[in-house]
Amino acid sequence: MNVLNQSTRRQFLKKILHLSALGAGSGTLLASVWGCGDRHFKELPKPDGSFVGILPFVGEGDVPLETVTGEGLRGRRFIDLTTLSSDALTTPTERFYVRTRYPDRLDSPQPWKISINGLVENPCEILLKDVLPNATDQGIVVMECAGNDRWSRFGLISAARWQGISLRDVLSRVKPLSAATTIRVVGYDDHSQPDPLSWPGASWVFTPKELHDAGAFLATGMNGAPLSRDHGAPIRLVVPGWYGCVSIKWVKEIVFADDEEPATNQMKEFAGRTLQAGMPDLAREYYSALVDPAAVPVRIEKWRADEATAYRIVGIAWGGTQPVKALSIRIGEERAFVPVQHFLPWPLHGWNLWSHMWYPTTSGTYTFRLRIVTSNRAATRKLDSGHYDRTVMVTTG
Ligand SMILES: Nc1nc2c(c(=O)[nH]1)N[C@H]1C(S)=C(S)[C@@H](COP(=O)(O)O)O[C@H]1N2
Ligand SMILES: [Mo]
Repeated sequence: MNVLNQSTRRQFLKKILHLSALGAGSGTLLASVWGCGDRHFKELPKPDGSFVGILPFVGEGDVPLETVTGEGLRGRRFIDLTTLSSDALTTPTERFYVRTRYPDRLDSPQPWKISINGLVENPCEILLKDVLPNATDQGIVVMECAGNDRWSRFGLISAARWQGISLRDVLSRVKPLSAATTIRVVGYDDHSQPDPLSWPGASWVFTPKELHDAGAFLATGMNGAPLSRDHGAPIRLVVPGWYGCVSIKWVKEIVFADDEEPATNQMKEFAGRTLQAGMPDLAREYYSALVDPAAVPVRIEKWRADEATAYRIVGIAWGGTQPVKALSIRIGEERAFVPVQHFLPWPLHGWNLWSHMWYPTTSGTYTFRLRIVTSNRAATRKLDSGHYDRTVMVTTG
């Protein structure tokens, strides 16, 4: 029998408390706010003992990880979140998740331009070559597909450092008419292979305020290199803090419209996953597709020290627009939530790792659920619905 011995347990706890006291970050010692830059653990505090292996999550999809599959609208790449570490929180471009691959009918000999039209005094065309020299660093932004779930092993989320030009700057070149209260951003989506599960014609309707508040930008670069084809080359929209489905790739047109603007197919397709009330017909009836604060375990590590076994739960947290006040975890449905032992607030639009030691004493199936309280008590709808629950089976002794 591998019953955890008390002194080992005390050792683990001592180590944890020691690290907290050093300011490595603890759920109860937080007084941090946004704006302190990309503050991350240099390294998550390591448990004592030796690493044994990773406990697999059960009850999840078997999508292939870290490999590009399918073409066009069906094209996917799922990232393997178990590999995340404190020093690798920015996703290399070739590993960044993909949802829809480069449209095969897109290759055009014409220089790329974006048409800005609709309810404006002076419709115009913006040439990519005029935008490129003005591209600046837009910071690290986490992107999450609204369809990121257990079936996809939560592999549809990544973080990159983007380069581009603020949408506000681009749009300042036109004079909108007074009736222009909405903006439709339209992407190229001409695939020779249709997907019965997805409607082509990616476009999303925003209000100018939504785009402004989010700091939306047209990205031309990712992690210091020009955008790759599957990620929207040569130019895509990025709306920080919103689900990925609004971040239109291969942008070709921006249309100013009025209050009666219909919802796009894309908005309707993603209505459920962006937490809309039903599937409204008018764009103005849609809520901002903001990502609520959320957290999910990414790997469960097994450690051994002095004949005893311990587990380290490592996870990520992201989303929301206000600083986090408390992050807690529930292990097994009958238990209470307890503060996560090690975490730092994640930067606005970024993500961060957290970790929590766990000493199960009985064999069984355990489900992890996180809970987040922010300073503005933001809703955490997907989190609280169990969307990000993950389950493992543990055998003790
Ligand atoms: N033109 C176009 N843009 C698109 C899509 C698309 O199908 N076509 N998919 C959207 C969705 S659902 C997501 S999650 C993101 C994914 O961006 P990525 O593939 O660069 O990760 O692109 C968005 N932009
Ligand atoms: Mo998505």
